[in-house]
Amino acid sequence: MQRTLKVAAAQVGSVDRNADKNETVQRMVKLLEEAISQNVQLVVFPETTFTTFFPRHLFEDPAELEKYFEQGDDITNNESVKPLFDLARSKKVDIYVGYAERTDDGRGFNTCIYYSGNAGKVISKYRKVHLPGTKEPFANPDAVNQLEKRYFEPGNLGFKAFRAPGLVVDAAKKDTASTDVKETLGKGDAIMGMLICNDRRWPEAWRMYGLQGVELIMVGYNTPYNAPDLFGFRNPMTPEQAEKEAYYHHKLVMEANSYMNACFSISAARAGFDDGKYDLIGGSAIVSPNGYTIAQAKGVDDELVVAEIDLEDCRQGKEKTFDFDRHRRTEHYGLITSQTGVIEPELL
Ligand code: CDT
Repeated sequence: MQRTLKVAAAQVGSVDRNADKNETVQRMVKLLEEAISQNVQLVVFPETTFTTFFPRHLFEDPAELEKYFEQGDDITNNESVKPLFDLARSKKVDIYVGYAERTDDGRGFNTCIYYSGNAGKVISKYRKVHLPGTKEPFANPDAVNQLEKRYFEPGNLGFKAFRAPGLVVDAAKKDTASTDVKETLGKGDAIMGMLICNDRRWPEAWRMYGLQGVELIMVGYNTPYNAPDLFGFRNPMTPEQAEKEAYYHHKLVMEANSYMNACFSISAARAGFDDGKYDLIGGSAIVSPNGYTIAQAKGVDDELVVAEIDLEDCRQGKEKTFDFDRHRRTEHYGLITSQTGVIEPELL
């Protein structure tokens, strides 16, 4: 049996600080149209796609900051971004898209939503849990900041896997009410999970989805590389070395965590040089449950990365090497949830 799905990462190149949001959305619409013309069923867009990656800047004027947020609990009818969701609904294509969320009660989150073109509505929302960077700008006036802890609260929705209606071709198999993985594996609509950027570096986040039988994890990201104040380094690196390392770590975490949770993953970059100088890696990719990158972006501009995947490929890992039910030993994992930071053993 096959459970095939045609999916894409829609990489979005540079978006400047003063970019017109309508124009950025038109670039996204163009990528979505290209995906539709190739019969893609699911398109993953990056983190905070509608604007520049604004947490690199310190905003003293709250009104200026607010321009980078989408207002309200459901953004799909907000004027500038509506064309994207209208197209997805009319062509019955699903999308993941990240944005800065200002809730109805004024809270800020780094959020992504899963909009089901088939259902014609948002069916899942995720708010970034692992916020990187600092609340206050770095002392070094030349540093590139990452003020996510200033502008956002840590996500409060947890890691909730979900099924996307109508995504998997073999819908006839959706004939079980069981939640036992042995009964449901390989049946029904795809089991999906969402993460945002820095979350992809944290195995706990992936495992939360792995434990819900996830078959496909989507990640949007903005990853700078020439940012020593952010990453730190023991030995100074050239920008070229820093770039290489940022790509390496991105690929490493996507491949390793996909393998260890026996799931596909799709990652989509906001890439390029915002304002001609703030670097962000590309590397948008689709990874198999065996940990192989099967499709990858070539550059740092707007680019669609497409692959046909078969969710049946998750079965081998889920039934053998990573059959959690048989092989996990939770009695030894207590520290993972009881302790946050490191406590070293005593010196002998
Ligand atoms: N946007 C985002 O989360 N970026 C971070 C930068 C590095 S934080 C050490 C990332 O994980 O790519």
